[in-house]
Amino acid sequence: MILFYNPVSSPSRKPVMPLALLAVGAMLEGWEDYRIIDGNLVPQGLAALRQAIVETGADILCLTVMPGPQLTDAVPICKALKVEFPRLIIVWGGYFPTLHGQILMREPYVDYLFRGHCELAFGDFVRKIRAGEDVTGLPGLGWRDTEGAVHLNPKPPVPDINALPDFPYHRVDMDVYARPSFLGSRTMAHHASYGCPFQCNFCAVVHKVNGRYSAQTAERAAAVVERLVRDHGATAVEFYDNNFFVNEARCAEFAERITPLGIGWWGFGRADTMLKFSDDTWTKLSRSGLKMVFMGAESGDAAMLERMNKGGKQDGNTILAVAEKMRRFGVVPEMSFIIGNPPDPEKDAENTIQFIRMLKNVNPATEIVIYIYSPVPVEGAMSQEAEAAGFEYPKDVTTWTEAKWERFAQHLSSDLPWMNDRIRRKIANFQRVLHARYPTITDTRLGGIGRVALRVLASWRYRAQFYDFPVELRLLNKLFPHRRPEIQGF
Ligand code: B12
Repeated sequence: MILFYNPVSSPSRKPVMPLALLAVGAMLEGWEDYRIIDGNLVPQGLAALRQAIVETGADILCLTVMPGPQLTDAVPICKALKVEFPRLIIVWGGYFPTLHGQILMREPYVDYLFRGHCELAFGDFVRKIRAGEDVTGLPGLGWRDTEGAVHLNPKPPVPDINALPDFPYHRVDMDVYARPSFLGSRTMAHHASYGCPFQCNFCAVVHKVNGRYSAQTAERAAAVVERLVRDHGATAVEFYDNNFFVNEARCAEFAERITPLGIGWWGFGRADTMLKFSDDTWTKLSRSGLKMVFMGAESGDAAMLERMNKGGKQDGNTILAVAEKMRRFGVVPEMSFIIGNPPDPEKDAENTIQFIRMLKNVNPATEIVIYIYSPVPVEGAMSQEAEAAGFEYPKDVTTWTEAKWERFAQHLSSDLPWMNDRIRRKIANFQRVLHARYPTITDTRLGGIGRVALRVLASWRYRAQFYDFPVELRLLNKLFPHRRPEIQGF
């Protein structure tokens, strides 16, 4: 028996379907029993796991872990369980082990880790463990030898996603994960591709897949959506793919196939790719219920985009043009920006604020998500500049769990060599005024009165570009709290 644990992520957000664990669990269907425990759904993860281990006699515990709150939850749980159940084999996978495997594998409460998209190797791992065979040659595996030396086997190639089984949704309570959103009353999640063909050097995904991409065919992706609608009552679907909109023909065919289902949907895309989509494709996407596309605009400054290796042909004009195009087709652009970048974060913040104002002029419906730059271990100008400014990653996992680094992982920290509180406050004040002047449509709980009050009170500030000390908006936000995608995760 194998237990899977999804650590607590953002406590302020409704739980998100643990797709990573479903992908890995799918490898065991029919020959090995397993159970998924979601820390977001139980009062206490440690107690729930302890009870499950005793009840089922499970001998392997697998966790999926992102840097940030999930890591902070996972570490003490694994420490405690290793002491109580020393023979329990603890395996970690996901973004933290993929990016920071070397330091993680030094921790005695982790027996193995997997890096990258490694469900195939994971299936072999369990088979070998059950047969008492050596596992140390498996791709993507992190392990320690008898001398305690850490080994990280090379990551496996990104698998052909069409050769993998569907997510075993019956393993989780789908009703718990169906959430009301602006897309529909029962919004569910899917992930119809792995990887991303681009190599933006601020993005953790590059480290994981190195520019590789594998997408479900339009037919297969549409069949999954149909199942979510038919079997689980979905009225909307969020696609968590790093980049859903890579191939225009596939997107157009997918849109045609799902149109009769009458759902609302959302996904991640790129401004330059989607600007090239024909009007015909945009019409199909819009008719199929595509409500919003999350796009990494990152910056309005061409030189900064170059330094980020944004690739393709994205510059400020591309972002403005796609926002204008999407306005015509009634699809909302949700543009994220990485702001406060080295070497001159103040100038960078000022330029991006001005650019966001231009964007709002072109398409006032554009949703804006602002992140503070937190380096990821991907080679390129951004990392080099961060290092040159004195930035260093924590040297051990315990440090990663400190409040400072938890904020860093969530792109909220100003405790970085090139940043300071004054710039962070400037960005935060601008955000407060902007979000009050243009309250997000993604917040279904914010009523008409709240929206009007926020908008009226913020208008003069936005017009005068006076963002300092927005005390009145802070007070109003207490009365009418609204969703913060940059904190609650897109
Ligand atoms: C859904 C999601 C969330 C959900 C949480 C999901 C959950 N587990 O509960 C929510 C919305 C809460 C969330 C929050 C955040 N997220 Co998030 N999230 C995603 C997203 C969009 C999809 C993840 C997913 O489901 N993928 C589908 C599965 C099938 O793929 P996978 O996770 O890669 O899993 C595969 C492998 O990694 C491996 N694997 C994974 N786990 C395991 C476990 C075992 C045992 C094994 C063997 C293998 C294995 O096998 C799987 C199949 O191939 C990714 C981007 C992406 N598309 O991957 C960002 C992403 C992971 N998030 C990211 C970030 C930054 C955040 C936030 C910090 C955002 C914020 N500012 O608040 C928070 C932090 C939350 C936290 N640490 O607690 C970054 C991570 C960056 C980094 N440095 O690691 C990503 C990559 C987005 C990005 N491009 O920047 N997130």
